[in-house]
Amino acid sequence: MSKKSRQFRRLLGSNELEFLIEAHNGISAKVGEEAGFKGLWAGGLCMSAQYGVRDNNEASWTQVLEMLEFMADATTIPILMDGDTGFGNFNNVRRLVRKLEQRGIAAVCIEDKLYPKTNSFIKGDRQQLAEIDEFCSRIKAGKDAQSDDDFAIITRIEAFIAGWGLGEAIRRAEAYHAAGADGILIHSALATASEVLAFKREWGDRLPVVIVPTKYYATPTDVFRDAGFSIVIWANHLLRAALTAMQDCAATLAQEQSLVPIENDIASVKEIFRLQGASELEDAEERYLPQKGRESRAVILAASRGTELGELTASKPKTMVEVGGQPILGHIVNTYNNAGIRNISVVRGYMADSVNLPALRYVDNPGYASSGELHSLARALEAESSDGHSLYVSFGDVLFRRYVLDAAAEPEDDFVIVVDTNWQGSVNLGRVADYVSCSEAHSRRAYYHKVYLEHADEALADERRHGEWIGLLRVSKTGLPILRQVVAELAADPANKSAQLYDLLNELVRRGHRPRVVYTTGHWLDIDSLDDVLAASSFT
Ligand code: SPV
Ligand code: MG
Repeated sequence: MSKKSRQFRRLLGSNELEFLIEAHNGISAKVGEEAGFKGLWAGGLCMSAQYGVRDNNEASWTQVLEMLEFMADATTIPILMDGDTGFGNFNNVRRLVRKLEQRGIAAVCIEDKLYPKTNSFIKGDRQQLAEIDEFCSRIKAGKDAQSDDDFAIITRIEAFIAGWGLGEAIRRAEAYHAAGADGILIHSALATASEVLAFKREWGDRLPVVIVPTKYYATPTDVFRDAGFSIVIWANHLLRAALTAMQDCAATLAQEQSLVPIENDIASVKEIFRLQGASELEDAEERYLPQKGRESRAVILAASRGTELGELTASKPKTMVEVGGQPILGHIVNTYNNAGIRNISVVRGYMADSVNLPALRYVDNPGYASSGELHSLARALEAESSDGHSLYVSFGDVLFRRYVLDAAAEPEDDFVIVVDTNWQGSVNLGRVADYVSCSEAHSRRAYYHKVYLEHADEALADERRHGEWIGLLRVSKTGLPILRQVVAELAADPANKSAQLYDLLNELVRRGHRPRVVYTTGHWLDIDSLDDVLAASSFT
């Protein structure tokens, strides 16, 4: 893509009739470019109108410049700025040109009137033209000020607007040409193109001629083409189109007090995001933000009903039972989110549709009733095949404190499990629990030693128990491909249909990938009974 000033030069010198569309802010500029226009007109009328002020230099030129910068940043096509009269004399024009170049504006158009200007369609015949010599000094100063040879200065002749004839228009064109202008914009407020056509016939091709057919809009474009004009500017049409749409929308909403009548007729929020380039930011975040949370994901296994909670799970699974004002799943998600982990998949089974908290990815396991936890995990891993991040796996009915996640994140091992030393408590409750036997019991000494899992089992003999696995497994970035493979292999064997996660842990041990054990005492809660639901309210 060549630089914008060069692109504009090409349009100006092209043998074809070229078109510029008006734009007045970043998003309208994008709309113009996406429609296929090769250049934009930043018209004073619309730039001032979008600020809600008159086209009388009420917006300062630096305010206009700020908007131009957004427009230039939002697009890859050249912008011709309507520089009005140049905002003063030769000195103001040269500063303007330098600033426009700095902001990536390809060209400026200045008109031969006096500051502050008035729009040409408001009492044009009363408008005072600049002295030719004085206006030429603005052109010369502007040309001398540009540092990019391709930057163009278009000079706009208001002789017809002010009620002077063709002779004056030509006289001015010749003087401006001699002063160094790169093109002429000949303006007319007539409903026919007669003035601009007469000018073009007389002027010939001495400099490219640009026109703004706002008033003589009914003239067929081929007439302009045949006459040999260089560029046609559609000078105010995006703003006018937007205005009608905004007025209609506002009137309907004021009257109907409902979004229903307009929703299908207006751009979606998604479309705004697209034009804003939201997806580019997401990609950039992937590249530039390797924060802890982004590197970690979580899978929550929440497929089972939890019959032990009776009526509470008649219409939703246990994970959606409310404790302390929100579903158990909500508490678990909050804990992950607070640790910076936002990419979370939930495996649903029983009453899947009722598991519907926002901002989660859902994976369904329709065969949940006849398969075990391992199959749910297999589905989650299949649904999301990307690696390059660590993964937490936990259950939809287990609450734990943020501290537990942090503790599991500390060791560098491929597999880390969190084990509660306070396992005797669960025996008293008569619960089924994942008991574990480890390389070393919890002790002060064990704090300095690395402790590994040796075996996990619901039916582990008392004397072999070192604790209860709380159901939290952390898999490192390098462990994840191993996990995938082991889970896929196990899940492929029909003998493992009802395999649980502790079977997976044992398989990891068997294959020499011993999970590292992090001991905790408390700080979690497995919700297995109505008593637990009550206890959870105080836990959260
Ligand atoms: C503009 O678009 O601001 C112009 C063209 O200068 S006109 O409004 O026709 O004067
Ligand atoms: Mg203007």
